[in-house]
Amino acid sequence: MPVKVSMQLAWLCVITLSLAIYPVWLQKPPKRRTTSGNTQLKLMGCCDEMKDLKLQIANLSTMLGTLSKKQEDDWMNVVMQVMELEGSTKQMESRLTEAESKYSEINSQIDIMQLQAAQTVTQTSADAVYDCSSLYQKNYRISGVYKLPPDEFLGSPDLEVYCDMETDGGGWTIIQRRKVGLISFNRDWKQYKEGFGNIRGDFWLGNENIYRLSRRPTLLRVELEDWEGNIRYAQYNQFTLSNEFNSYRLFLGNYTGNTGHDSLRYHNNTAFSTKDKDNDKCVDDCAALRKGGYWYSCCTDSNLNGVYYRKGEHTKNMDGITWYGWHGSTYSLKRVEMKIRPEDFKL
Ligand SMILES: *[C@@H]1O[C@H](CO)[C@@H](O)[C@H](O)[C@H]1NC(C)=O
Ligand SMILES: *[C@@H]1O[C@H](CO)[C@@H](O)[C@H](O)[C@H]1NC(C)=O
Ligand SMILES: *[C@@H]1O[C@H](CO)[C@@H](O)[C@H](O)[C@H]1NC(C)=O
Ligand SMILES: [Ca+2]
Repeated sequence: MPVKVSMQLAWLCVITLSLAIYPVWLQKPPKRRTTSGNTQLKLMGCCDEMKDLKLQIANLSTMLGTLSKKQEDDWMNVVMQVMELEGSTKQMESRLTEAESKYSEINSQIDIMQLQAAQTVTQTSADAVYDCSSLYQKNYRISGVYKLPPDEFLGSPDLEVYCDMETDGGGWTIIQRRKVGLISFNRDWKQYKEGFGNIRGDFWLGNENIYRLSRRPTLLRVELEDWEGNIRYAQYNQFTLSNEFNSYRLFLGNYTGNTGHDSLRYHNNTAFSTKDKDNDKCVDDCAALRKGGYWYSCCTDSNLNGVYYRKGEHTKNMDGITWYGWHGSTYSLKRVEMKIRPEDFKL
């Protein structure tokens, strides 16, 4: 230990000093010392050796002082580093726990995929698969990720979708989800056109895909969850998206649901806008103000592709994931899912 070394150094000094002084003591017996202090002072003053020693002692003690000061500083540094390490270890642990739960979630998803793959092999029906509702009719009853075959009519490639086979009879193709909150929805026209995100997490299926999937008379179901765990839904018939030439304009039929007032109707018959394409009905640039891609009017009665704010931050801004009819213009929701199903879907 450094402290021990300093002590040893100190003792070494004392011993060296005593040895150095010893001959002087011999020259001057205690008898004389008591009789004349003056003589002693004089002797000491004139002794060069003594001067040197004194200087050296002074030097040594200052060196010792700086040394122990330095040690103290080093020790404090070590303590601080240990404390920092402990802090980041805790952070790492919570991150690991988070990752672990994600991993197990993914694992169960993989099980479902494997099951579905096995089902595909045994399936021999000649009926075309358009969406999750056709998969449901072919007896796929597990919610999860499926692959839709290419659409030869539109010339579009195969498409990975997430099917909700449980809600209100199942057969829903999910076109939007917000629940993780890690990826940004403040994207450009091309990204909203093609889709982005993770099909098991947060994603936008893509305007082109939604357009393709809603050519038949279609239901739209919007599910909302707040930070207290309450769940509401809004459902519309005759949901349609126009093509890109018409800016993926939104059309909605009648509303049913329990979301307070219907906060999507305001966006009916409105073109899609993104940060790089202002198609809104406003002098302002709504996509820039609300930080998403949406059917912005002037600007919002809902903003389901807004910024994901977490609990504690979720009531402070106008650009969050809002549904004015339920929690107002500055309450950002915890979870949203938008899903579609043909109107003629038979339960
Ligand atoms: C103390 O020791 C250092 C290093 O040996 C030396 O540079 C310095 O001059 C010394 N000071 C005195 C007062 O002896
Ligand atoms: C909406 O509801 C009204 C009144 O019930 C009905 O007349 C109309 O046909 C409905 N529209 C759609 C698109 O279902
Ligand atoms: C939406 O807009 C279309 C076109 O203007 C209209 O026919 C339809 O009734 C509107 N839907 C609702 C729910 O207002
Ligand atoms: Ca504008």
